[in-house]
Order: sequence, then structure tokens, then C-alpha cells
Amino acid sequence: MTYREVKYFSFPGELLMRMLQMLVLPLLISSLITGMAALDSKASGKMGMRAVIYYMTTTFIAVFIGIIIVLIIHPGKGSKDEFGKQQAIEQVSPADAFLDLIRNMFPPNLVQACTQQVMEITREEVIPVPGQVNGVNALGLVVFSMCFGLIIGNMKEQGQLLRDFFDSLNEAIMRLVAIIMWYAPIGILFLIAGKIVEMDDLTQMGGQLGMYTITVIIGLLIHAVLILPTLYFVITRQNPFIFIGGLLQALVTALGTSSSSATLPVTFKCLEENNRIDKRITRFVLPVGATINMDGTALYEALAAIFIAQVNNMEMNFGQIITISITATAASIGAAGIPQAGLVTMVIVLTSVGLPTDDITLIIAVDWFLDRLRTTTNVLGDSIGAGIVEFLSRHELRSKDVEMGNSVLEEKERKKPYKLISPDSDIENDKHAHSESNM
Ligand code: 7O9
Repeated sequence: MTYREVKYFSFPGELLMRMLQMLVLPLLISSLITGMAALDSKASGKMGMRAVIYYMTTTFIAVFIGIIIVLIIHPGKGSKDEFGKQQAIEQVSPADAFLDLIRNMFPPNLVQACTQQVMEITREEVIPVPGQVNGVNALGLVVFSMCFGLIIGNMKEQGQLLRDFFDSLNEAIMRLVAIIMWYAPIGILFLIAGKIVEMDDLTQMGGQLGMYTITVIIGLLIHAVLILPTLYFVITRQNPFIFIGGLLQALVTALGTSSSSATLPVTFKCLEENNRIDKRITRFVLPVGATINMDGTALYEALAAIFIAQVNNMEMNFGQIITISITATAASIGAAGIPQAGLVTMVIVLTSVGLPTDDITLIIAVDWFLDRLRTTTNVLGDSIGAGIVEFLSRHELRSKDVEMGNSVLEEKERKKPYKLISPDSDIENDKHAHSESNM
């Protein structure tokens, strides 16, 4: 097929991608604000703590698996002959990237933050020039929305209007998601089919690159099929594969779009509707997870760094391996806050142990494919995190229910039609139904 034909063929997939991306921003903002507003600062602090501990633990485990697997399989043979020609990679200083990350946490212009991130463009002259690059500044929006939600949550009656507004906005977006989900199967089919059509012959892939691909697949599989389900089972004592079954649609979307942010709307729907996870949890945990929790990415970056060392016949000592695991963890957390992350974070991991950054081009040929698998692992990690945090927070959620007039009882009451006698009580009922969806 010609380039044009491939473009036509993948058009239905492109449409799905655009629809999902269209919803991500309002969804991110409204869900984080309502999620934070529904909890008091003590409860959200506790839940946030649990989420962060989960993110840290799983990311570290992922990095560990990546390193062990690549050391065992040893896909790099110490020669670069079979790879094609190499290009130069733009150099970045880790310190500058880190400062960009902090800068991006505080966007001076929220509207601009919806489409652009700040990046100090370092030119040859060594003078960093402040600039903006395309891409959502997710980190900045997350920081803002969390603070905003916390504040309007503490504002008592004065904040009611804003709480209702964002709650209603969130509900409206979720209804749009429900409509798009009807189209999703077709869109995903074409997204994946389009990529297969476009694909070069995979069997032609060089021995080392093939081994590398297999190593990454095994690492990601161990994390996604063994570690995360085990963790879920050990903590909640429930069948993790039933939980994962409810997530299938989100996982396939992640595979098709290779973007955990574009998958976010589908992840919400799956968790809330199939797995019945409390909305107060999903609204709060999922957007943060999509921004900072990337197990697959962390595993991949550590594994790739050691592969590049192997190709260059460099032995990594224990200290260097520790350095790689720390930088890979940091890179996966900061990825959304570092402009043009994919390459930049990889450059940072490599420079931290003195590996040649130009060798990133060796693995670029398979990156589009491995990105899909990483993304699926990332989405799974975020979702299982939501399940675990809900389980650990069940007591707080219940006591909050009681405090707010017990939404569970209300739900039951509401289903009894004979409760509605006078028009007055009807109005009362409506109010309750409304405040209930608040949570
Ligand atoms: C993978 F919160 C959201 F949903 F609005 C949000 C928006 C944007 C969250 C994150 C982002 C974002 O910009 N994320 C980002 C992720 C930016 C740069 C790099 C990456 C890493 O992406 C993963 C990878 O390449 O390994 C993967 N493709 O999970 O999307």
C-alpha cells in the first residue's frame, strides 16, 4: 500500500484517537477537582499517601524486573554491525530537564498549559532560551486541579456552586465517553490494523534487536501477569483476573492508542462500571496515575539502558545498576512533566552512567511497538492501583458515607416508588439524588 492508502485505511482509528483526546482535558480537570472536593484534607492525604506508596513500590519492582531480565537473557552481544546507520541525538542536561519539570508544575497560563509545556531550549551557544513546546502540561494541570479541588472542598456552602458545576461537567463528559465507547471497537480495530499494514517485515529484524524485543516483552509480561495480580490478591484477597477481565476494553485501547492519557476516559468507564470502584477513588487516583505512574515505561528505560551497555560491551557495576534504577524510576515519574519526554528521559538515564546517547537510535526501530505494550502495562498498573487504594480506604469511605447521610441507604430508598408521595418529597428526593452523585 502507498502512504496515502495507509492513511485512508487508518482514518477510522485516527478519528477514535481524536475523540478520546478531545475528552481527556475536561475529564482530567473535572474529575480531579470533584475527586479532591469530595474528601476532606485528612482523608485525601491518607489516600494520596497510599497511592504514592503503591506507585513507588510497583515502579521499583518494575525496574528491578527489567534489570534482572536483561541481565539474564543478555540480548546485547557487544557489536553494532547489524544495526543500520546511526544519527546524532540532541543532548540534554539532566539538571535542565529537572528544572523544566518543576517549572511545569506551576503553569503561569492555564489555558496555554492545556496545549503547551515550557522547555528551556538549550542551543549550541550554551545559553538556555525559555520556550514553549507542544503537548499538554499534564503535571501543571494536575497540581492546579488538586489544589483547587481541595480548596472548594473546604469551602462549605460557599463552594457548593463550584462543586456542583464540576460534578455536572464530569457527569456530562462521562456520558460522552459512553457514546464514544460504542465506536471504540471499530476505531481500535482500524488503529491496530493500520499499524500492521504500515509495519515493515518484522521477520527481517536483526538478531539482537529481536532478542531485545523479546526481552522487553517477557519483562512486561512478568510485571503485568505475575507481579501486579499477585499484589492485588495479597492485599484484597479477591481474584485479580476477574478484576482484569473488567478492564479488557481499557487494555485494548491502550494497545491501540499507545497513550495512557488517551485511554484515560475508557479506564474510568471500565473501573467505575465493570469493577464498581468508588468514584471518589477513580476520580482522584486515575488522573494522577496516568501522569506519574508508569511501570511499563520505568521497566523499559532501565532495560534499554542496560541493553545499550551490552551492545557497547560495557560491564555495568553494581553502583551503576543502582544509578540506572533510580534514574529510570525518576524518569517514569517525571515523563509527563518533561517536554518531549520519550527521548529526553532516555538520554538522562544513559548519561547518568556515561553510556553513549546516540545509541538510542539502535532501538528506535522497535519503539512504536514496545510503546504499545508499555502503555498497556502502565494502564494496568494505574487500574490495579485504584482497586488496591479503594480496598485500603474502604473504612474511610464508609465513614464518610455515614457522615454525608449514607448514600447507600439513599440509593435503596430511591428505588421505592411509593416513597414519593407529595411533590415536596419529590423535590427532596431529587436533591438527594444530586448530592449523591457528588461523591
Ligand atoms: C504511555 F492526565 C492526563 F491524562 F491528562 C495526561 C495527559 C498527558 C497524562 C499524561 C500526559 C502525558 O503527557 N504523558 C506522557 C507520557 C508524556 C510523555 C511521555 C509519556 C510516556 O508515555 C509512555 C511511554 O512512552 O512509555 C506511554 N506511551 O503510557 O502513554
